[in-house]
Order: sequence, then structure tokens, then C-alpha cells
Amino acid sequence: MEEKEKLAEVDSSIEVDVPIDAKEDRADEEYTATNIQVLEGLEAVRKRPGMYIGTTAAPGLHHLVWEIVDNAIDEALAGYCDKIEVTINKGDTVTVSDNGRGIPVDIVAKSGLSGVETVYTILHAGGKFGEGGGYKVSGGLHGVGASVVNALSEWLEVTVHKDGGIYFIKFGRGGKPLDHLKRIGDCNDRGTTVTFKPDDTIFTETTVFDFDIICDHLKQMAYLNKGVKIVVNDDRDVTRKTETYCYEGGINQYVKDINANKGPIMEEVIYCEGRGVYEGNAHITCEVAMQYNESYNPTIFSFCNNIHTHEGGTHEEGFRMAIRRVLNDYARSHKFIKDDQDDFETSDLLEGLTCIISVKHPNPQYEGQTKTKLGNSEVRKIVSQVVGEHLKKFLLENPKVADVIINKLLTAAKARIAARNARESVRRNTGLELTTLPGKLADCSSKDPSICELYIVEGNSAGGSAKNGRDRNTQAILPLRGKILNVEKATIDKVFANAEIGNMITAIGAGVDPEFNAEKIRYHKIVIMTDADVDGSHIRILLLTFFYRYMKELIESGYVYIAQPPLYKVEYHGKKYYAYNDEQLEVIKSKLALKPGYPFQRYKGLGEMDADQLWETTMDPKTRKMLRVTLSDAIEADRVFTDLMGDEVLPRKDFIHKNAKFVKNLDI
Ligand code: TSJ
Repeated sequence: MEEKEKLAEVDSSIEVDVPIDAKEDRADEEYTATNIQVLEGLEAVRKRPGMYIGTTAAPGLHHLVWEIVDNAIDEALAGYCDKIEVTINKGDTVTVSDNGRGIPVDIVAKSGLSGVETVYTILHAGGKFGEGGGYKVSGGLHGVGASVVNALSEWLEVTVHKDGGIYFIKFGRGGKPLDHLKRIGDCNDRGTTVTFKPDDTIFTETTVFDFDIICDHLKQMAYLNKGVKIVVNDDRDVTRKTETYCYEGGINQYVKDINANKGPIMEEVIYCEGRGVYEGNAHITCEVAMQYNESYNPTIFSFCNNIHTHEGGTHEEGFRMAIRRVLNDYARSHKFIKDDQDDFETSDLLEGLTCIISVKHPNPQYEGQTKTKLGNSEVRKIVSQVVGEHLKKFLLENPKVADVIINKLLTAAKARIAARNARESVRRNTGLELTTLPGKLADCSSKDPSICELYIVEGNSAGGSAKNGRDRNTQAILPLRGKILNVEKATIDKVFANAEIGNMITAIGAGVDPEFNAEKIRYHKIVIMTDADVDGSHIRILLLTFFYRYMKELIESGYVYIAQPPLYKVEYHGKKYYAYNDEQLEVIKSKLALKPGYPFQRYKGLGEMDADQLWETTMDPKTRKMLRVTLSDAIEADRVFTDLMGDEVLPRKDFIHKNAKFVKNLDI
């Protein structure tokens, strides 16, 4: 209830009236309780699950949970529930419960079924009923609804506590009700509990839930929906794991927590909220929290209806318009920018800015390759106006903080101009113009990028072995001397002046962001080969950070790999056995029935292997194992990079664990 009042306050300051010209999406309005139309049977979902949940691999499996949780979040947004509990049970079933009003149990006129059955057996029926009872925004994964989860489950049960009664229904494989909804007892509380077991004939790759993934996602949900308490339990092991997330500060707290590791340059988080009218009666709400830190990179996460809009869209555009207008106006009127000087560019304004943008829209349109770009044009103006007014007010009321911010922007603008000059000189030397390959590069003879591989090797001695052991036709070797520059902590002009980085840019041949040209990439496999020790992993992270910040497309295209040299060698009766981890070593020992104390070699570095060994164990495409680097989630990656590279030392110990998350095993 409280939540409802809070939302209502929002209008007082800003009300933007937006003319809506789009008519084509009226269709969605039709699916209310009194007007439910059966679109397709659940069978259609089972025939083509990918159309509804994207994939039947691990991400799709987890989407089932998001889908159910979204319904409970809607109840919270409507102001009727403040606690949601998610439990992974033994056998990898999942239970989601809330303390909301309970899904309606009365018969829905159009379907002739109870509300619960309607939600679970009719596609696209989820949550839209209950006229005036709730503002449905979360819409799940593109709004597919609870029925999709039911269709893709081996079984699913729903218990509703409502109006003094306990109601129960269970569905079998594919969502067929085993019986009608039954009243099975009395109670004096309220809420909905859903338990389901994903169908292993659909999720053939895995049916095992990942506690960390569920925690990460629900933590984000808790930030985006302030005051909602979300508890996550893992009951699969004997010792229960449990995490609780609840943020009264909402996205303000989100920004604070992200910046905690990045050295915020101001105490306050600038918070902007407001709303606009949509089609006369509905509202678009907009919430933005922002704070600058010492770093040089932007961290902007935007959401529409709690869905992370990875590709940005009109809400981000509106935000950029606002900060550009307001910060330039302020800097000019307060004489930070002189009459003969240029405005700040958007890139200056984004340096070291952490920002969360969250809009709620009754009829969102998603565009882009992964349908995660918000397309509604009316949103641009609303966000721009809401952020513009609040930011202007903040600067005027907090002149000292405004000083700190504007000085940071001035530094950024100076560095940009210096970098432009440095960039020019890099460009003269890279694939964009005449190419002079670095002297240290031992290039391959093939010029077909699709079969060419670049090994970036730690240390000159390992570089020597790699040069001698490689397949000269397709494998190029670039040895790196010592540590490379930490691009997270360096200004852009320093990055370009660094020799090791310059060598990599030239060797790869495609320049750097934002002018990175994927067509010029000279190798479709860039393999990072470092020692299996702390220094090696540090260098690996530095390289990944560099690629992530300056050649993002390399990672996005799946061109970056991590070599997996063996950790141990056992020689037995003239034969060599290599182990890539402790487990394998044990397997070898037991297979060969070695006596305790039988000697084996532990490789401390690549340099200990001769050319033949390096080829055989690590570089031969027929036998090697490599990890492909993926960036499935910008949030995760950003956290990994910041945790590892920032000033804070503590998070580093987590690094192996976190690093493993964006590196997917791939046998090649
Ligand atoms: F949909 C679902 F089954 F996946 C699901 C729904 C799962 C979970 C965990 C919770 C819910 C849910 C639904 N929690 N609360 C609600 N509320 C309603 O569906 C509801 C209740 C009353 C009224 C009303 O107008 O009186 C309207 C609605 C939408």
C-alpha cells in the first residue's frame, strides 16, 4: 500500500503530456479478464520453445524463474506485496511465493475457468486481469507469462491463500491440469506459492539451476523495486544457502554500491523521478540515479519494466540529451567554459559516470538485434525533461558538488583533445592506413583471417618456444614483455602511447573503438597464453580489460580465447601424461596405479616447456583445450573488471570464481 502512495507523489513535480501517434499496438489491450482470447494452445510453446524463452539451454531454464517472479513483482508494484521468496529445492524444482493478494480464484467470464487456471493455461493471459487492480509493467521475458512456464514444466503446482481459503491446483507435463482448482483448507493469511519442475525433455542441455545467477538477477530486481524484500534459498545441499535483498534506497543504493569500488567523487547520488501521460490515461514513469566516480569509463544500465535494455534506446537518448544540455548550460553560465571554447562532448560527460535509468511503460516496444533496445519515441522527451529539471535544480542547490563535477568534465575534455592527437598517430600506424607490423610479431604466412590465430604470449622465453613450436601457416606469435598497462586506471592518451598495446593494435589490424573495423581483423582467434600463476592471471585480466574497453567487438564476436596449458606432467614407462587440473592428475595417478610419492612435474610457467611440448599440449588444434571468452552480461563483466582493477584490494580474492563466469568452456 505504501508503495502506491509513493508512486502517486511522483506526479506533483513533472507531468509531461505526450501525444501518442502509434495505434498499431492496441491489440494488447484486448486481453483482459473479461476478454480473454485463446491465442494458441500450450502445445505451440512446446513445439517451439525458443520463440518464447529464447533458448532451451541454461539461460532459458533460468528465464522460467524470472517469468514467475515477475508476476510477484507486479503484485509488489501494485502495492499489495512486500516479500518474495525463491527457493531452489532438492531435485532442482523451484518454489516462488509472495505475500500478495493471491491470484484470483473466481471464474473468469471469458475462459470459463478460475483465474488461476486462466493464468496458467491460456497464453498471454498473465496478470492482465483485475481491472484497476494493478499496473502490470514487468511483463516477464517479453511478456510471455506464467502459462509458458507451465507448458515447459514436467509439473507445476499453485497454492493460493485468499479470502480465508487455501486453494490448490496441479498441472502435469506440458501444463495439462490434473484436476480443477480445489479449496483444500482454511487460512488467515494471503499470498501465492508456485512450485515447478522444468521438463527435462525440453531442457535437454541442463536442468540444474545456478544459485549465483538467480541471486544476481534477483538482487537487481530488488534494487529496481525499492522496498521489496527478496529472499533466495538453495536447499539442494545439506547446508541451506540463503541471501536476502531489500533496498529502501532502490536505484540510489544501486548506484552507491556500484561506485563503492570505483571511488565516488561526490557524496550525493543525484536522483530524478517523474512521469508522463501515455494515451490520455496511462502513465510512463521514469527514475534515474547518477553519481560520478574517479574512473574514466561510463557505467550506464538502463531498464524498461525491469528488463535490462542492453542495447539502450530512447530512455538513454533522453538521458544523454538532458545531461548535455544542462551541464553545458551550467558550465557556460558559471564561466567554466569560456565564450571562445567548445561545449563538452557527450563522451566527456559520461567519463566516470555511474547511472541507472529505469522506466516503466504500459506498452513497451523493443527493437534491435536482441530485442533489448527501447523504441518508444515518446520516452525520449519524458526522460530528457525529468532528468533535465532535477539535474538543473541539483546543481543550483549544491554549488560545491557542481564544482567538483564540472572540473572533472574539464579534465575529461582536455584528455579527449590530447587523446585525439595520440589517436591520430596510432591510426597512422595501424590497419586503417599503411601497416607496419611490429618487429616482435612472428606473423603467420596465411592471410585468411578465418583460419589465422594470434597467440599473445607472456614473456620472451615462452614466446621463443611458441615461435618454434607453432604451425607457421596459421599461427602468429606476439610475445609481451612484463605487465601491460592497466587501461582502467590510465587516461586514453597514455593507453595509446603504451608500446605493448600499440603492438597488439597493429598486429590485430582493426584499430580501436569507436573506429574499430571488424572487417580488418587479421586473426579470428586471439589466444591469450599466460602462466598458470597469479602474475599470469593478472596479465590475462589486463588483456581482457583492454579488449573489453577498446575492441569490444572482438569479445562479442567470440574471437578471444584463453589457452589452457597443462599444470602437470607425469612420465611413466617412457610415455608422457599431461594433466590440466588437480582432478586429472589424480585420475592419471590412479589409472597408472602409481605408488604414493611417484614423481611428477608441476609446471610453474610456460617457459618450462620446450617447443614440442608447448605445441603438443597447448597449441595443436587437434588436441588443445581453449576457453572462449564471452561477455554475456555487461553488468557481470563490469563488476569483474572493476573489482579486479580498482583500488580496492579485497574483491580480488574472488577473482578466479568471478573470472570463470564470463569464460565458457569450449573444447577445440
Ligand atoms: F502468475 C504466477 F502464477 F506466476 C504468479 C502470480 C506467481 C507468483 C509467485 C505470484 C503471482 C501473483 C499474482 N501474486 N499476486 C498476484 N496477484 C494477482 O494475480 C491479482 C490479485 C488480485 C487482483 C484483484 O484485482 O483483486 C488482481 C490480480 C492481478
